[in-house]
Amino acid sequence: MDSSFDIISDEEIQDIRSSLEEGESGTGKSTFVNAIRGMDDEQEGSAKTGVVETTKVPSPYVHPQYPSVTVWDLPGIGTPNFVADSYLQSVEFSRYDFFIILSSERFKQNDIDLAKAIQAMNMKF
Ligand SMILES: Nc1nc2c(ncn2[C@@H]2O[C@H](COP(=O)(O)OP(=O)(O)OP(=O)(O)O)[C@@H](O)[C@H]2O)c(=O)[nH]1
Ligand SMILES: [Mg+2]
Repeated sequence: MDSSFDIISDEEIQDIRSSLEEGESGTGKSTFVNAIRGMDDEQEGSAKTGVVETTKVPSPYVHPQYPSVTVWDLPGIGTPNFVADSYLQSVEFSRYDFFIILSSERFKQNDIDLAKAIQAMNMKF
């Protein structure tokens, strides 16, 4: 039989499945990290972006023009490994100076809870 068509791999199926389970596709955090560093998403050294490519661990990106500025790309809140309740602990909040919360469509309960938790720690967002 001719099997020249693309067969979706088990790994790809798993990626799609877990992204659906997470309920929210990315809100553009990694895309924003790249934009703020003046980089294309495809460029070497840029943060990985994509519909199913989830940022799974907090990752530091030094700004090319301002080496003392590090932008951290964080996983989404409410993903399986980063549940809302313990999100700030999981991402080690104390190492950041301030937070930028990215939300697509509407500012949802997780976003509000996050903003309140940041405020409660006397940090800025
Ligand atoms: N229409 C539109 N799409 C965007 C925008 N920003 C990002 N995207 C797309 O949305 C998808 C997800 O973007 P990412 O930057 O990977 O999102 P993320 O928040 O880092 O996602 P996770 O790491 O999975 O939490 C990608 O396909 C982007 O190209 C935007 O402003 N508008
Ligand atoms: Mg990401």
